[in-house]
Amino acid sequence: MTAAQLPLAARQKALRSMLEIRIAEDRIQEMFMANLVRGTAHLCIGQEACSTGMAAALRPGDTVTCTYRGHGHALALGMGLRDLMSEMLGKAAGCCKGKGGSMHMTDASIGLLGANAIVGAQIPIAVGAALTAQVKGLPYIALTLFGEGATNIGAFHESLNMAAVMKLPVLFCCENNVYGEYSVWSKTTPLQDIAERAHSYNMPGIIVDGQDAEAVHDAVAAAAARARAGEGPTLIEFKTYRYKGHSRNDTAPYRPAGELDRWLARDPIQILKARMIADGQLDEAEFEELQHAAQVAVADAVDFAMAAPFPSLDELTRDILVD
Ligand SMILES: Cc1ncc(C[n+]2csc(CCOP(=O)(O)OP(=O)(O)O)c2C)c(N)n1
Ligand SMILES: [Mg+2]
Repeated sequence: MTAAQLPLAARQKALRSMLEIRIAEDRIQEMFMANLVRGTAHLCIGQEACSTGMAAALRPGDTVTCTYRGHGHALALGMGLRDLMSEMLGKAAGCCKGKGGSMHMTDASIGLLGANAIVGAQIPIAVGAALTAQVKGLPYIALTLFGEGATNIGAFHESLNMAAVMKLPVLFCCENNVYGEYSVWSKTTPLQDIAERAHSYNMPGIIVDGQDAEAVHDAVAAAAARARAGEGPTLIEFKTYRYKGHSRNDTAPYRPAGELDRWLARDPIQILKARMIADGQLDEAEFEELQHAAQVAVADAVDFAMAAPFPSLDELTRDILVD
């Protein structure tokens, strides 16, 4: 199925968003290798269309939960680069006051209820958010993102079951990036398509080209409309790929030769760029300007974060429980 074309302003926004994510992730990798990022970092380079397309289809009031590979989701939903980079470096100006770090990019004010380091933990949280909307009669949906590996976790199955039985307004979005840590999905999962798992729970299971921001947008918008109409949840599988390793300095030596190149040939930024050029909406010079603007914004955020103070010691015992 060919994706419906987004209006020009939405296409421009999507291209800017994907460039911002790509360039921010490249800088995060550099900072990690320079030992400036404590803990670990999981990059979503190659998967930008999933973040951007998903965010473009949501409305204010909708909520999202995601994984440790969540920098792109946060930026696409509207987190400021300074908030993100400060959190990355553990600074007090970060979105979680420097106490969450790379794996916990969270900001309820943009609908991002939480990024989770425990595989699958974010899925039932979205079911809870959807139940809240249903009980309160609010027109909001909840959307949760997870990897294909997470669909082998019990919480995934319990969540789909409960959401289906209660017809909850929740979208289960699987970013199938081929690998769960260092294992190719086929060694851990006895299915060709994760979307098939929807049938056990009597909900639609949809396969989408995760490299095409417009296709992602279409699928999420259609499932969101269904959920808002009281017709219940959908499982959407984005076929995508992470260009980098799982985390830290994993160079992904377990990948077969040629696989990365095949995916690079379907790069999400290049796909939208080429489509806009073909439609007379963009030229190379304008693309370079957009790229430059994103580089400047990312550099500004890194400078800001580097200069920002760490949280004070008395912050250690704050934000642990709600008063
Ligand atoms: C409950 C749990 N088990 C194991 C881990 C270790 N772990 C972290 S990421 C990961 C792989 C998850 O793969 P997938 O769901 O495909 O997501 P991806 O990292 O590819 O985005 C594992 C096993 C964990 N964090 N939590
Ligand atoms: Mg995976």
